[in-house]
Amino acid sequence: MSQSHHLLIIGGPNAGKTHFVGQLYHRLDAGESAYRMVTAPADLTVIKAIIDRLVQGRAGGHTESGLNKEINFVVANAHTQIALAFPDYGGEQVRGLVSDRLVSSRWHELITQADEWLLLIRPDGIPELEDITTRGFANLEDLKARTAQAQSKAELTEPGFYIELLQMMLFVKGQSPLTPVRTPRLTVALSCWDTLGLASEGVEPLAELRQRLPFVATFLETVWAPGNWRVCGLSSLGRTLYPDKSDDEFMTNGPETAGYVVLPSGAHDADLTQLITF
Ligand SMILES: Nc1nc2c(ncn2[C@@H]2O[C@H](COP(=O)(O)OP(=O)(O)OP(=O)(O)O)[C@@H](O)[C@H]2O)c(=O)[nH]1
Ligand SMILES: [Mg+2]
Repeated sequence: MSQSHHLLIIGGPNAGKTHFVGQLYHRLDAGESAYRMVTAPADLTVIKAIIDRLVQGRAGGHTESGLNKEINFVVANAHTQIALAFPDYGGEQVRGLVSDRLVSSRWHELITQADEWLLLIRPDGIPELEDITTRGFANLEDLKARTAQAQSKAELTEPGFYIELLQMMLFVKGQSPLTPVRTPRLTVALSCWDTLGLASEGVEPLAELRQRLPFVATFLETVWAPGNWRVCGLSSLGRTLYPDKSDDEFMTNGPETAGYVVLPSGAHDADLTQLITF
C-alpha cells in the first residue's frame, strides 16, 4: 500500500451528510466502486436507519444535534488506503464550532488527524442576499439600492460562515495563514446538485461556486495551494425524496443505482467514492 490518508467529512445542517454516507456505504457494500471496504463501521445504527428508508424510496430524517455517532471505516484500492471519519453529528454542532468558538477534544483530534477534508455545502439552501459576499464587487452601486434584502442583523452570512469555519479549522490544525495550504487537501462538494436546475453534464462545479458563492471561491483560490483543493458536485440521491411518500421508481431501481458525483471537469460519475479520493 503506497499511501494512507485520513479523510474528515463535514457540513452544516441539512447539507446531505447522512444521505451521502448511507449511499456511499451501500455502494461499497455492493462492491460497485473503485474502492473496497477494508474495515466496516463498528456501529451500523445510523447507516442501517438511512438505508432502510432509502430502500423504501423514502428520505431519512434529521440527525439529532446531541447525537454523537461517529462512523469510521477504511476503504482501499491497490494503491491507497483511506480512513474515513464521519462524525454524524447534527449539523448544528458545526454551527456551534463557529458561533461558540469552542472545539471539543474529539473535534480537535478529528481536525488535526485528517490530511484531507471533505466539506459539503448545499447551495439551494443558501438565501440569495444582495451583498458583496454573494454578488462580488461588480454591482456595488446596484447592491446599495437593493439592501432591503440584506440581513438586518450583523450575523455571518452563509458564505461568511464557511470561510470562518475553514479559518477556524486551519487554526486548530496549526496551519499558518501565510503559507498556501497543502495539508489538508480540501474537496468542497456542492450537494443536492440535482436541485440546481443545471444541464445534465458539462457544468463545472468551480464555475458554479464562483457564481453562487464568489466570496468562498476567492477565499479558496487565495488560501489553498493550487492542486490541493477542488470543487465537485454531489447528488447522493439524484432526485428529491420525501419522508412519508415512497418513490416507486427509486425503490424499484434500488438506491445503489441512484446518485452521482460531478467531477471538476463537469463530467458525471456514478461512483460516489470519486468524492473521497482526491
Ligand atoms: N434532491 C436531493 N435531496 C437530497 C439529496 N441528498 C440529501 N437530500 C435531502 O436533503 C435533506 C438533508 O439531508 P441529510 O443527509 O439528512 O443532511 P444532514 O447534513 O445529515 O443534516 P443534519 O442531520 O440535519 O445535520 C434531506 O431531506 C434529504 O432527503 C440529494 O442528492 N438530492
Ligand atoms: Mg444528518
